[in-house]
Amino acid sequence: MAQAVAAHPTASAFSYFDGDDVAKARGLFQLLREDGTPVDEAALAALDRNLAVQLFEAMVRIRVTDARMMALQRQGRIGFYGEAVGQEAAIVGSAAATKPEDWIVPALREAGVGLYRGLTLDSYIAQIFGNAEDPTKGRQMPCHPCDKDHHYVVMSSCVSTQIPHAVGIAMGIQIRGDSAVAFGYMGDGGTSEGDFHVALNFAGVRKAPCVLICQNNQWAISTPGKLQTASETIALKGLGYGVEALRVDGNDVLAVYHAVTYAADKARRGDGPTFLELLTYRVSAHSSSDDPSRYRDESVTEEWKGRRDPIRRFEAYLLSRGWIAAGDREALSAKLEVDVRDAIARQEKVGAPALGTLIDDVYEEPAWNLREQLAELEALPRAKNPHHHGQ
Ligand SMILES: Cc1ncc(C[n+]2csc(CCOP(=O)(O)OP(=O)(O)O)c2C)c(N)n1
Ligand SMILES: [Mg+2]
Repeated sequence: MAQAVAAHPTASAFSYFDGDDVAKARGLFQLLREDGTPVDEAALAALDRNLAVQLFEAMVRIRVTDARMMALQRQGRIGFYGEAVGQEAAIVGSAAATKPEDWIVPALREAGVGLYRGLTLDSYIAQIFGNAEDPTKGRQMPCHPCDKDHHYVVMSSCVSTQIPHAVGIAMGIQIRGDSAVAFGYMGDGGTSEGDFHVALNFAGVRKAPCVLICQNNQWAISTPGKLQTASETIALKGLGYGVEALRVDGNDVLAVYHAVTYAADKARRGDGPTFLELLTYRVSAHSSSDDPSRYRDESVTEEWKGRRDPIRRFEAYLLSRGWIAAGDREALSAKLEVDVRDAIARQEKVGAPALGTLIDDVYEEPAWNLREQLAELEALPRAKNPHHHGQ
């Protein structure tokens, strides 16, 4: 399992966490500038090299996997896909702050958290095909992966419902007296739903051991941030519920890792929840069914895709420390692409789940009417492409 070892930077940049509550929710915690230079070099002196390289690899893995899966969607080999391009630092930095016993309740774009925790590429891709090796038997839409062994809960598709799920799990952990932490993710759009407020309220009142993470990618399909909320920042919303709130540069993987680690440690000590706003940008379309050029200025996207790219920023930092060399990123991408292509080749050969699985898991013994319906279905001709979901 790709679990990170804790790094121990202790210097001044981290006094940010002792600061004023409003300042933390209004500011932007950053450890690396956009060009990859450290804001405070001493603060990163003790950064663990293995962890740093592991974070980099995990970010590149997401980028490569997304590109291959989108190509597959365009070729008609899978029905649907949602990328996380530009959000890799927020995903990987937060994943690295989790421990194996923790629970992850993702929203739309956190499959990379699952992969970081040990979800295999084969299982991820099986779940996108919805084939016989898919643990959910083809019943989920693509991009709703789960991984029971690594406590990665399948995404509930209704925006914001994930947040009360995470807080509820945290309250369960409290009752059992475990040391685990529940991580609940949401998008900026998710913070406008009623469930967000209910969940934050419970988290605050019960001091639930959870870390609630908003990936503010500034878009909710075609709704821009400025129409999403009149709040000055999303993080500020946490304060109304008595929940400590941190606003973090979500394209700075080290800032995300340290902020989420701070929050996770606090929850593990029994000192309650933290709400984090990770400021990033949805460089990709909302999903394979969306064309953002119809509703936004793509010259802004180009800025986030180029100068503000999180992988590029971290690559510059790693190069400056001599922890990677020029050309390493390209070699790594090529290697990871082989892994993805191999997993696709294996999983594409696996057929659809047996029709009989349609009536599994309802009753201990399938009822007569279900058996009758299955028999009718089995008598019908099968579709040519059993992988096609048609969304
Ligand atoms: C309750 C609900 N309303 C609407 C939708 C349709 N929908 C799916 S994703 C989405 C936007 C989500 O935006 P955000 O929370 O910012 O996450 P992002 O897609 O940016 O990661 C919407 C409106 C839904 N799934 N559930
Ligand atoms: Mg969003």
